[in-house]
Amino acid sequence: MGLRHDVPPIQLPSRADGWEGMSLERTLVLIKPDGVQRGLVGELVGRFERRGLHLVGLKLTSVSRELAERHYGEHRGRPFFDAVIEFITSSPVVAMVWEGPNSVSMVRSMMGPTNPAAAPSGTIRGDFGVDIGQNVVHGSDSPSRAEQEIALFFDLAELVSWEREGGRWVYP
Ligand code: RTP
Ligand code: MG
Repeated sequence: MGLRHDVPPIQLPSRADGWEGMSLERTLVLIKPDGVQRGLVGELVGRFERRGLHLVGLKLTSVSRELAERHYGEHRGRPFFDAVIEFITSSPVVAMVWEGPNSVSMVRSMMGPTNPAAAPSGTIRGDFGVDIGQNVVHGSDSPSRAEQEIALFFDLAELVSWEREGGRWVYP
């Protein structure tokens, strides 16, 4: 049996086909104080890079009380509010903006549920956390919240629009 030369080349889907039903989004991710203190920054950045998300903003920063209260404003009045504010202001965080199709929900699924004790292995919280108050990462929970949170943590000039070499092997 000879080699077959009549097999058509594989058709890579067009960008439009590949993203059907998806929206290009940006989401805010924080590596919380426990993640930074435990030396998990490289591991966590690597997970988002390897997934194929596109990095458009990144900085190490301290969270002021005012910023924390705005960021977690939806939880004001809840029993854990003060603890959350204390924790996020206790030590530096790494703030990042990741872009990609449906990146908001993609990052949330990579993070796992809020309580690490209930998080499956393979998720960030399931692999690195045990306590609901120290759950390693934050990710925006909707596209509209993502826009607000990105504006809280970044000036527009700090976000970088760029194309990754070889990016078509992730985003055809
Ligand atoms: P995050 O905002 O930090 O990404 O977490 P999340 O969406 O998964 O959870 P959310 O409901 O927004 O809660 C914000 C943070 O508050 C702490 N928390 N403690 N003790 C409790 O019942 C409780 N519930 C929430 C967690 O640290 C959570 O990340
Ligand atoms: Mg939340």
